[in-house]
Amino acid sequence: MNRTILITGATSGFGEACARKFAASGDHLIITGRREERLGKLKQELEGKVQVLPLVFDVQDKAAVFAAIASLPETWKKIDVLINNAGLALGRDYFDDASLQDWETMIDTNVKGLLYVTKAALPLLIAADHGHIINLGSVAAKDIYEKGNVYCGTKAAVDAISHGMRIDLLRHGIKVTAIHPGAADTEFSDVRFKGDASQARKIYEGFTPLSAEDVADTIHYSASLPAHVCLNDIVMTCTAQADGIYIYKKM
Ligand code: NDP
Ligand code: 8X3
Repeated sequence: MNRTILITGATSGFGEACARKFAASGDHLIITGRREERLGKLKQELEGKVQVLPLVFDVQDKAAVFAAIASLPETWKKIDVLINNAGLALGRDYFDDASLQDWETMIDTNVKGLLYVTKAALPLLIAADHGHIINLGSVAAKDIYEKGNVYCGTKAAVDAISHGMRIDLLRHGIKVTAIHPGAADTEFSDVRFKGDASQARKIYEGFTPLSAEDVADTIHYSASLPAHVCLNDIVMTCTAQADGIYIYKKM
């Protein structure tokens, strides 16, 4: 389709699957994340079919975010779709046991990082004349679960901020879609449980969770609708999951 898509968190999971999906439809990609080597491999895989520009930065670092976007070559200074996907959960602990550092990292990444990237990229979305911002929320935004406290809070913030963006950006013709997936088997739980693989794998036992590709397909669909149609808020789960709390496990 020849659009330019900026994807944060393209080194893994949903972001990486989005890169493959959008490349398959002929869109050019700005892929970002902290793990430079993974971005390089993805560029190698996808380049040829489309143009791929990797940008290495930590979304928590305001100066680095603005510098990275400012460094874009002239030919990349129009962004059709921004996918604000970079994010994480750290820990699954009672509020009184949870780590302040984990809370700060989640807030700095999921909320402040999303705001920095959006603010930095906004002039380039406005320049595209029909920009689209797609924010990754979660079912954790819609249903607060035990030991989810601050992670759920960051995703509820993404939900509310997405609504605010949609209202305030109407006058620029920018679409804002918030997508709220349920359990999906990516590196998400490995990160959340800090490398404890057995705890991470237990999350997905007894049912078939969403895959990264399922979520990327939905994101791609929402970005492929006619100019006058916007999917505002999408909650998607695997069939075994009803909401942010209830999952039917066959054990
Ligand atoms: P992964 O852990 O597989 O991928 C997370 C991505 O975010 C990585 O590419 C990582 O890149 C990037 N990232 C994390 N922190 C930073 C940072 N400080 N700066 C830049 N990039 C960062 O997880 P998912 O693909 O599953 O998650 C993607 C999004 O979807 C997250 O926002 C998550 O909260 C949300 N989500 C996930 C669900 C799930 O069950 N998997 C369900 C609902 C929502 P790198 O480490 O290279 O910087
Ligand atoms: C990720 C899904 O259920 O672990 O946002 O919060 S959940």
